[in-house]
Amino acid sequence: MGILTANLPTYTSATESNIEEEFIVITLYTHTMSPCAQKVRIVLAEKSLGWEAHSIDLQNKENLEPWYLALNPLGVVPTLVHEDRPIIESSIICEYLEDSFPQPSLRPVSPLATARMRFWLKHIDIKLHPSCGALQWPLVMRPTLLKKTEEEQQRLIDQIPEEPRRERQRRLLALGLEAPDVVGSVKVYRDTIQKMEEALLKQSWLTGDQFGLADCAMSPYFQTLDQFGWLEILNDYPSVDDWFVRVRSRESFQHAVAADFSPTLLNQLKRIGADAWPVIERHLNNL
Ligand SMILES: N[C@@H](CCC(=O)N[C@@H](CS)C(=O)NCC(=O)O)C(=O)O
Repeated sequence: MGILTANLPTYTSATESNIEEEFIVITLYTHTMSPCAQKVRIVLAEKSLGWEAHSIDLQNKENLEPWYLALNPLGVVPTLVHEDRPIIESSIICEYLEDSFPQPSLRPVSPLATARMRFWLKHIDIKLHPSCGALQWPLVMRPTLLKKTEEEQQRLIDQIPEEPRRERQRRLLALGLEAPDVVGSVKVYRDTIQKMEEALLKQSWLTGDQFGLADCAMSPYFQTLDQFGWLEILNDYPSVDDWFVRVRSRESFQHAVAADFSPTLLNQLKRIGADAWPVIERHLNNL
């Protein structure tokens, strides 16, 4: 069993105490370490919605099996199924939850702040998320794939429906953290943190003085840094550092994200992260 499959919970749901909407039928196809699934889990927790988790074995590419592709033709987690209807793409799922369960509201009130919120969501979807993948995938997914025969590895990669993701995974499988994608990904992280620092110098949360969808969507990408022991990236960004301390102390984050990381899993991730840190640090120093 791979190190990460050994420790993953197969079922997670809101605790009894914070389920207010007891009769809502929500299933989330998820994976402990997927930041875009984590963002949906945070929104579910902020809204005290009860849900059932279906954990997808990404290491062994269960996400590419026909039954899952029928739910999510892009072959990725998360997929939310609400009253038997699947909804895909994490930012769209978050806004769907906001529209379906408006209280407590996570969307800013003014059109301008809403536009800024959507800008953060878009930035995360198109830039930060793939960058996080280029750093995390070689460390947590690649080792399991490398244990398969070369033929099987290529057969699985060939099935990935979208070409950019497919070719990126091919590069990351072949080269790990030495893949050309990694340097650009470190830069996207650093630039994102700089932009966040500018915003957070003026206000408590990313889109104003209320915690909202942009904060829900952004915080998992800092869990990834944290789990690998890479938070020193924030040393020159005190407002972002403080923001993450505040995010992490929220019940939603503790329940929806942190609770899935056992001390054993965290120790393993910290060790992997420490081995990889020199590569990340070299790229940071060369920016
Ligand atoms: N744009 C998608 C991205 C989803 C995504 O990349 N999910 C990753 C996990 S974080 C995944 O399922 N990867 C499986 C694979 O690449 O084979 C979203 O926001 O939902």
